[in-house]
Amino acid sequence: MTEGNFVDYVKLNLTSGNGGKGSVHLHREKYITKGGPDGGDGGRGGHIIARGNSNLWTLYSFKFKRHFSAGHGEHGSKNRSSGAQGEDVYIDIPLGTLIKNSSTGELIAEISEAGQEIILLEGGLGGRGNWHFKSSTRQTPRYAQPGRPGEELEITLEMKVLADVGLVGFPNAGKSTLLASLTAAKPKIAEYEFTTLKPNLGIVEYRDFRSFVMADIPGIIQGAAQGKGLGHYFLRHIERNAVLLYLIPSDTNDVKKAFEVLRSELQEYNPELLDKNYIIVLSKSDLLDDELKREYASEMKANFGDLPHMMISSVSQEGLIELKDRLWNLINESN
Ligand SMILES: Nc1nc2c(ncn2[C@@H]2O[C@H](COP(=O)(O)OP(=O)(O)OP(=O)(O)O)[C@@H](O)[C@H]2O)c(=O)[nH]1
Ligand SMILES: [Mg+2]
Repeated sequence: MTEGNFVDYVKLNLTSGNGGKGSVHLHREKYITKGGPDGGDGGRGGHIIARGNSNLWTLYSFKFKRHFSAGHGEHGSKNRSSGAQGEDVYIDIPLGTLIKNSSTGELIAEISEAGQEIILLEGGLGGRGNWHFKSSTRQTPRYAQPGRPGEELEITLEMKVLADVGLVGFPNAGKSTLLASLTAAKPKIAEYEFTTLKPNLGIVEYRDFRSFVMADIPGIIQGAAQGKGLGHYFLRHIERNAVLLYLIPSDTNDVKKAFEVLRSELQEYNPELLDKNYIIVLSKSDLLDDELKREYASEMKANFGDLPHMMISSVSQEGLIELKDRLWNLINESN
C-alpha cells in the first residue's frame, strides 16, 4: 500500500467579498451653498482566511460545507464616511494539511501550527469616494471609483491520515520489516542504515474486521533532535501518533541504554512525546537461541519491570499476534 492511499482530499469553492462603491456626494449644509465633494470610500470586501486548528483531526466537516463566501464591503457615504468592511470568513483547518490551487496544483500553504492564518483570497478593494478626485480644475467631481469585485478560487485540501502507532528505533532496527509483515505495505528494506527516508504507512488488519494504521519512519540516532541524521524532518511525524512502538534489535548490547537514548531524543524534540502510551519491543528474536532469549527476557523484566515490553521476530512471526493485541489495547486506552 502506498502513502497516497492515506491522504484525504476535499475541494472547496471560495469567493471573497466585493469592495463597496465609493460615494459621489457634495457637501450640503445650511448656510453653505456650495460645499465640496465629500463622498466616502467603499469598504473592502471580506477575505477568505485559512486558520490552523489543533482540535480538528479530519477533513470530515467539509463533507457538508464546501462553499465559503465572504461578505461584501458597504458603499461609502456622505461626510467622507467609509463603508463598513465586508465580513472576513475563517476556515478552520486541521494541522498537517496542504492547501493547493485545484486548477494548477500549486501549493498555496501548509497549515502546521494552531492559530496560523493565511489569506487565501483577498476581498475586493473598496472604491474611493469623490472627495479624493477634487482638483483645482475640478472642484466638484461627480465621479467615484467602483469597488473591485471579489475573486473566486477552488482549492484542494490534502491531509495525511493520522497513524495510530508510530515505530521508533535506530536505523536497521527492523521497523520497515515489521510494517511489511503486519500490513500490505511494501516499504524498502535493506541491511544498511537510513533505508527509509520518508514515512510509510500501512493498515494492520485486526480481528473482527477492525484495523489500525501504523507508521514507519526513518531511524533515529543520538542527536536527532538537533538535526543529526534525518533530524526534525521525521520526528514531527510521530507527534501525531497515538501510541509509540520502540523497536530495539536483539543484537543490541545494552537494551535499556538504547531505550533511554531513544526516549531522550524524543524528549528533547518535544517532551509531550513521552506522555504517549508505548510498548518496548525487542526485534529479530529469531537471531537468539533459547538460552539467549531467556537471558534477554529476564534482563528486560529487570530493567523495564511493569513497563509494557515484549519480544518479536518479523521473520519467524514470533509474537506478532500478541503484539497486535497489545497495540490495539494501548490505542484504545489512549483514545
Ligand atoms: N533476522 C531478522 N532480520 C530482520 C528482522 N527484521 C528486520 N531484519 C533485517 O534487518 C535489516 C534492517 O531492516 P529494516 O526493516 O530495513 O530496518 P529499519 O529499521 O526500517 O531501518 P531504517 O529504515 O534504515 O531506519 C534488514 O536486513 C532486515 O532484513 C527480523 O525479524 N529477523
Ligand atoms: Mg526502514
